[in-house]
Amino acid sequence: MGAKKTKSKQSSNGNRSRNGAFRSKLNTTDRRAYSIPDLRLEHPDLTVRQAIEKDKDGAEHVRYEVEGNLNAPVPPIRDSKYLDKKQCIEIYRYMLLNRKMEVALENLYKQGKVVGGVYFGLGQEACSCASAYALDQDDWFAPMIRNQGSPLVRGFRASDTMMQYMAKADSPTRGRDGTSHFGDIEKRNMVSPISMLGDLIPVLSGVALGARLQGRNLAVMTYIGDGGQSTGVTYEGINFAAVQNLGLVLFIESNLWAYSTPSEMQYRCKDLAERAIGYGIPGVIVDGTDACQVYDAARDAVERAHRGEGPTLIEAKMMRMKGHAIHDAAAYVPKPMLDFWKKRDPIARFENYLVKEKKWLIPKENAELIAEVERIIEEEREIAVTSPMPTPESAEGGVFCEDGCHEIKPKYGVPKVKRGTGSGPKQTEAAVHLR
Ligand SMILES: Cc1ncc(C[n+]2csc(CCOP(=O)(O)OP(=O)(O)O)c2C)c(N)n1
Ligand SMILES: [Mg+2]
Repeated sequence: MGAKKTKSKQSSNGNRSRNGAFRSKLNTTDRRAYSIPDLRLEHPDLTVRQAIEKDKDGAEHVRYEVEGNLNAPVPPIRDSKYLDKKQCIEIYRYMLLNRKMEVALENLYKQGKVVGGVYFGLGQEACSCASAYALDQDDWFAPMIRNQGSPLVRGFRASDTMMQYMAKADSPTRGRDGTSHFGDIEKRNMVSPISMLGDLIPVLSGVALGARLQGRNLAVMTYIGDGGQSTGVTYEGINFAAVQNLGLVLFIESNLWAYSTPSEMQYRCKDLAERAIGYGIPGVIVDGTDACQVYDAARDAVERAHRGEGPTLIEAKMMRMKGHAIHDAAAYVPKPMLDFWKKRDPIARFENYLVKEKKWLIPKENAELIAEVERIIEEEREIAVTSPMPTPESAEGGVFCEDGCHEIKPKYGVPKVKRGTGSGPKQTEAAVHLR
């Protein structure tokens, strides 16, 4: 005779709250109701499909095809909650500087003056410039290779990046790097890009932790691609920031390609911002080609960081409009997809908004602004080209730390670290408390 089942017995598969207690019955407050705000005014429905085709010799080749409404009308720019006329024009100017600097770099490469390759952020200028523009002066940031506009916003000159690519003696790394691996921890609070995808995230979380130990809640902004976000270190870095309530502002640059891999083959969730739910932090989706949306989401995240409320994940949807780098012709990208996104050029859209919709710039002022940016880029190019190459004997310097060259002092105050109880040597692994 079997024992009589009691009705109140818990099922073995859950209903356990975080502190281990079982819930007796599900009530409405237990239901999960997560949502991801989406600031976009358009939701492109394009899908990339892999097709296999055979050549005349019977060999198979992969080809990508795009499906969806390729003729959808271009959406308007969303009015910013925060930006005024002057600020919008300033961001537009930075975006122009970003674009024209990259055109100059492409020409320098073709003239044989660049030492290695060149990377471009074509189509992503709104994301780079409007995000960095949302930071306060004391905040920190770390660009990735496509964010060549962010350092311009933070006070680097176009000639710095140009000299860096040409490995010139006056470049920020004095000729020791051929791309954009430079930073400035003194004045501009910029951590150098790291090539290992995702590694900037824990580094920036660490910057926020360091600042908090010195009594400051800072925003620390960095970027990761839709491909790079698959790395384990991305998870570790965001999770650390989440549990420590650190002011990480992470942009996922959803530009639809990772090298030649389309995003359909990179992840299965609908939107990468959904991953914020798993980390227990806010996530938001923006149109990465709309500077106002990028700025507003970044500013909200920066303010949360300053209030000590922890990290935010912002997914910026856009398209990488060139190959991975100058050596990559991106022949794998279906042309109709490029045509679709060409109509959503962030600079052309912002120009149209400022000149035609808002009438904040009359066409003559716009033409003068463009001419001024072109003149600056030409001057910067000249500075970069005439800068000398490093002397051979300088190669042995600046490799290892030399006396006093890297004195790292607390920037904001004396670190406040609570010691565990008990004097003498550390007695438990929990002897240092980070909160
Ligand atoms: C950990 C790691 N794996 C692989 C690479 C090589 N790699 C450099 S860029 C890149 C593709 C990145 O794609 P995505 O993150 O989408 O950035 P995007 O180029 O689109 O801006 C890869 C695989 C790397 N740098 N680091
Ligand atoms: Mg990508």
